[in-house]
Amino acid sequence: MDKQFEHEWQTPQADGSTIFRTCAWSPPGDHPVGCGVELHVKDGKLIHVEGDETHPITQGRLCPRCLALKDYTYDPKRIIYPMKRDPEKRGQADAWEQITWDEAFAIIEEKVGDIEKKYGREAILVFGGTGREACMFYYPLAFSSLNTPNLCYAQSGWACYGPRASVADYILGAGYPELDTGYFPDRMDDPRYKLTEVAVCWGKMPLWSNGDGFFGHSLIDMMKRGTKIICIDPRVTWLGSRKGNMTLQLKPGTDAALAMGILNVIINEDLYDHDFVGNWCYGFEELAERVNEYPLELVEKITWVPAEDIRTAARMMAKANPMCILWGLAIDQNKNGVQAGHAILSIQAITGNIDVPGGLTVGDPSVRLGRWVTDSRMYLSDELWAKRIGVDKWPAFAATMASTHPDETLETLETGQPYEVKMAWINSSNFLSATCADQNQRWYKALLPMEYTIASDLYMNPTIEGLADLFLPMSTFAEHDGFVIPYYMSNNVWLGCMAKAFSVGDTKSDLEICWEVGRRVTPHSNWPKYNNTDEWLNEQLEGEPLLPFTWDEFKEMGMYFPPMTYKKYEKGMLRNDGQPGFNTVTGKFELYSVLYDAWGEDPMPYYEEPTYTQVSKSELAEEYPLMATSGARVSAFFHSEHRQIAKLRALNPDPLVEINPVTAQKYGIEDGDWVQVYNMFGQGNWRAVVTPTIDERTIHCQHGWWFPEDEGSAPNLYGVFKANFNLLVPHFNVGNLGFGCPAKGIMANIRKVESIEDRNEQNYKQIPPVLVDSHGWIK
Ligand SMILES: Nc1nc2c(c(=O)[nH]1)N[C@H]1C(S)=C(S)[C@@H](COP(=O)(O)OP(=O)(O)OC[C@H]3O[C@@H](n4cnc5c(=O)[nH]c(N)nc54)[C@H](O)[C@@H]3O)O[C@H]1N2
Ligand SMILES: Nc1nc2c(c(=O)[nH]1)N[C@H]1C(S)=C(S)[C@@H](COP(=O)(O)OP(=O)(O)OC[C@H]3O[C@@H](n4cnc5c(=O)[nH]c(N)nc54)[C@H](O)[C@@H]3O)O[C@H]1N2
Ligand code: SF4
Ligand SMILES: [Mo]
Repeated sequence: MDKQFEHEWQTPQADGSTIFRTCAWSPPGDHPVGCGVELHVKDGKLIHVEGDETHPITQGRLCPRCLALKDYTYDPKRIIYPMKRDPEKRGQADAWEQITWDEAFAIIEEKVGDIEKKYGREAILVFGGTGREACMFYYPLAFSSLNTPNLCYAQSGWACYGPRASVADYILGAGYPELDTGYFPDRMDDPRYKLTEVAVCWGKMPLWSNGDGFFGHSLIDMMKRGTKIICIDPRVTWLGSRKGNMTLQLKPGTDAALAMGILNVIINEDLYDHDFVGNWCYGFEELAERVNEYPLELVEKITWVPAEDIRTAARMMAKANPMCILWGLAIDQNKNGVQAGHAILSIQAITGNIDVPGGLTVGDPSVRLGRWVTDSRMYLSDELWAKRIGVDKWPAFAATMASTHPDETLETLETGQPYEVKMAWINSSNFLSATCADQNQRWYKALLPMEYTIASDLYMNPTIEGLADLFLPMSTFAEHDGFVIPYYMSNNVWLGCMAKAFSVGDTKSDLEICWEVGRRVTPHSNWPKYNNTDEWLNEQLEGEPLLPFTWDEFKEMGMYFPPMTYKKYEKGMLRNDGQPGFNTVTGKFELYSVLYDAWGEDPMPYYEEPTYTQVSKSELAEEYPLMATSGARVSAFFHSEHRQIAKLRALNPDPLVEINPVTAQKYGIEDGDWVQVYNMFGQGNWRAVVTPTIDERTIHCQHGWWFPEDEGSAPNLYGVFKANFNLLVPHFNVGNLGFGCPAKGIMANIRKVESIEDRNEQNYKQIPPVLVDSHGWIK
């Protein structure tokens, strides 16, 4: 196989060091972007990190987190040997003792055997966080290595990527679609590519997030070539404030209404693509009727976006050729998010911008490196699979997600129904901080009674300190072999190679742990058949006709763009039967969803006011007059990670809340003051950033905070409950199909306080626990 790029894997230097070329993924945390990195290694030690200028997408550009890899790797707080602690001493930071891997694996064998005998394997619950490399291995860890059906991504309503990927599956019949930035070796210079005229960042800010496999750098490259950008965001961001770009500054959580308003303009001004609609869409008449329920005056009232701006943006989007919407996390973090996603994809479809050059492209389904994730399920018996927690109540969720239902999982832990969970494995999630859980204190209490809890991570964190008994230390992406798989295999537009450059202490990768645990505790799984993990890596490439190389060849190649074909729906490349069309029930793009109908959901997109706003809870409007959103990504941190790395922390030393100057003045708050943000569910303190880039009625809080420098032992747990936005977010505020949570839009209030420690006793007493019923209201 010829290399597409000229960069040697290893380049020896005159001073005795070697430059290793690799593609970054995780750990430390990152979505599957695979930026090109050069690691300078001398005497087995990382001495310097540079961007790889020959990488066709990142071209030498790196964020501070990769540049700080040396600090991250060698920080004395990093844990590089296995440790155990007596379960009686959970929460005691000084009770850990170092052990060997042999001892650690022997403990795992003993505990799993014991749990199996007493309760069955379903009593083991594996936790996994966001789409790091670990997310390609926590399914096999649960299903084939531990042989339990229970894998939990704990964010309420699976409110990240799950909803978007599911909507795409239901109505487009394809994996998660994304903006085309030229998936060829010569990228945007390839004659088959066409530059996107208008790109819409809808609840997505890729410059900081590089979300889910999309490179923020590509947007900058496109802007330099002339692409205009519309941002749909309650905050004016760097992108939205550039000359020629535009921002629609909406009320948090009202995205579906805005999308319906835009559809209204496009349909009623006859700006849609008649050819695509006529040949490839199902349900246009019904949609045309539905959008009339959303006149722009009403949409303005709901969304706070002036009607004229909606009209201007809609016309720009419809007339641009090509146009593409980048749909982000804000779509998911909303119980109305499935409908927002449906409406957004419908805009993309009726303007004829699906799978065209520079539009919203879907990957070729035959390029499926990563099949091991779904294949791992075959080692579970049907009897065990049927015990997956909570999915029987949520058929739409069960159709696309292989995990437990997160909110049902918490209920199961608390009630012991339909059965008791006795053992947990915390992999790549620090859910006691404001990350993968809402109502974190409930999760904490619910998991304290576990008979045994294992964690695999690189650093101690509040969740592991509070809950775990065994710590398995992990290697960084620079210290192990693996593939970078964008969009978690649903849309493999390119592949990156992670090749080990050096090692530190005695650590292992997620793959190595899956392999060793599987061989020991689940002999009927695939794991015993491999003598080492290289054999496994090779097997993944064998039999993939569009990936004709071995693992060793891939290490030399570095990265690879599989063949890219546009308009696959015309060529019979999307459907299992090889016929033209989309892989949906009707064979068309479903503006009207036949599946929603079958599940008892409205088949057309619609707007529903979020449960906790001044409109839907008007009786509380005075008490909580502001809309709080949260979690917009920053370049210094990946969720709760990196707080202990001094160079990164210096970029953002404290948890921050953004407040408009008018609002700040009203509350007597100045830039840099400590501010308490509170609502009926909880409270926390953040430091004020007074900025006109946020609307007067909205505030924005950072997420993921804890303080590695604080006391680690319980109950403090590194101060994890001091500035924790998810204490303000209820449990089980999901939409009709089981998805979404209000982390990006919930009513709240603020007051100035003296320090991060200040609490309002009366308010604080409400937590824990505040119990919420399945409609999201306090019991
Ligand atoms: N550096 C860094 N990168 C990351 C992560 C990280 O923690 N740090 N996390 C990764 C993960 S797991 C994810 S899911 C992605 C997410 O990455 P993105 O999809 O880019 O999402 P966010 O950065 O959370 O938010 C994007 C924008 O949505 C806006 N927003 C807030 N509320 C609303 C709303 O109601 N409607 C609309 N339209 N916009 C709203 C915010 O102001 C923000 O500017 O990032 C990934 N990348
Ligand atoms: N308020 C609010 N809350 C949010 C969000 C928001 O926007 N607002 N965003 C939400 C979203 S979208 C997400 S996805 C979640 C993310 O939530 P989580 O995925 O739980 O994020 P982290 O807290 O960073 O936890 C990751 C842990 O895994 C470890 N780790 C990193 N890489 C690896 C690896 O490859 N293998 C293993 N074994 N461990 C690894 C890290 O050291 C860290 O301790 O947070 C959610 N929480
Ligand atoms: S997005 Fe930033 S931190 Fe992540 S791999 Fe690329 S350079 Fe590294
Ligand atoms: Mo996420």
